[in-house]
Amino acid sequence: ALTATPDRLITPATKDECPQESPLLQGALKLSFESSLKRKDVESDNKAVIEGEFEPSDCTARQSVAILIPHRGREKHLLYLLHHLHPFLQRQQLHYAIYIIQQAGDVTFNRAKLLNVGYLEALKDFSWDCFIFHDVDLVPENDHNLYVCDKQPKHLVVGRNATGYKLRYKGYFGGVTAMNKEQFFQVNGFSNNYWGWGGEDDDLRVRVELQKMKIVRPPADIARYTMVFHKRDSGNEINKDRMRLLGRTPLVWRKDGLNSCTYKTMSLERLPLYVNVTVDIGKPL
Ligand code: UD2
Ligand code: MN
Repeated sequence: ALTATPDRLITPATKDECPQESPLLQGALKLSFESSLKRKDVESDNKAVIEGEFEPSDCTARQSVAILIPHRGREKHLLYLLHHLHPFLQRQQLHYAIYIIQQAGDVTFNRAKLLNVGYLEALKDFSWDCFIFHDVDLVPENDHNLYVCDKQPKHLVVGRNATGYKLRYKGYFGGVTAMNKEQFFQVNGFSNNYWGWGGEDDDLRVRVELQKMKIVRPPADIARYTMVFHKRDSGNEINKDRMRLLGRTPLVWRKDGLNSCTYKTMSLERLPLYVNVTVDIGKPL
């Protein structure tokens, strides 16, 4: 017979929950940044990823996680990140999807508002448990740095190559952070009003602290990243207003955030390696 399948090969209707610690983890990783890397190579290395989404085949993932990456004009960094992050997340046995939130046009960049858009758009696809807010240029160096959410907001970047792998300052909450759906909703997301470089990560920390939540971090020897070298982008000049804005956060957070995030989706493409959301987020007031 050509089609008879032995019973034991038929996928069971229910899968067990994946183990507390994935048996696939490798620890500290050897990262490579080959300038010859091509998108096609990353696609063929990740055939189990469908439209940016993956689910373990032999167990039920403990969390469903949306990775949100704000982006404009950093194609090479994006490719390096996808090359490392897809296998990294698969080894963690997560159900996940990667969303790239592209700011349309050339007005000043607004990382925080793009991440609000990512949260709102991703929730239209699936009721994700957990959201990872992720710079495009930060590559995790150790796969024990778990991309899951905890009972408290989590900061995943204790250290990175350029700063001697030390926390930059007390309360630092930039680069890569993890908050679950309820935590992020409770703080009303990020502020929409930080245009240009800086302050938006501190603003989120203030929101978290106002809710009496406490930021947690993985151990320093695990929460390590390599930041691909770059200069400040044009269109992302330092935000001179950031200190003033930060002082007002306790007064305005309730009305500046997810509940006031207006934008226009220009396109939503389901590419092999990620969902690409291109969005017009307006301009500074
Ligand atoms: C730091 C923080 C970052 C953010 C920023 C201030 C770390 C490791 N990261 O990053 O989380 O708080 O300061 O805003 O501390 N981007 C583009 N195109 C642009 C500009 C920015 O894609 O033209 C995105 C991209 O994902 C990038 C991120 O925004 O990684 C942050 O910008 P950056 O990398 O230029 O700033 P950096 O490294 O000082
Ligand atoms: Mn950077």
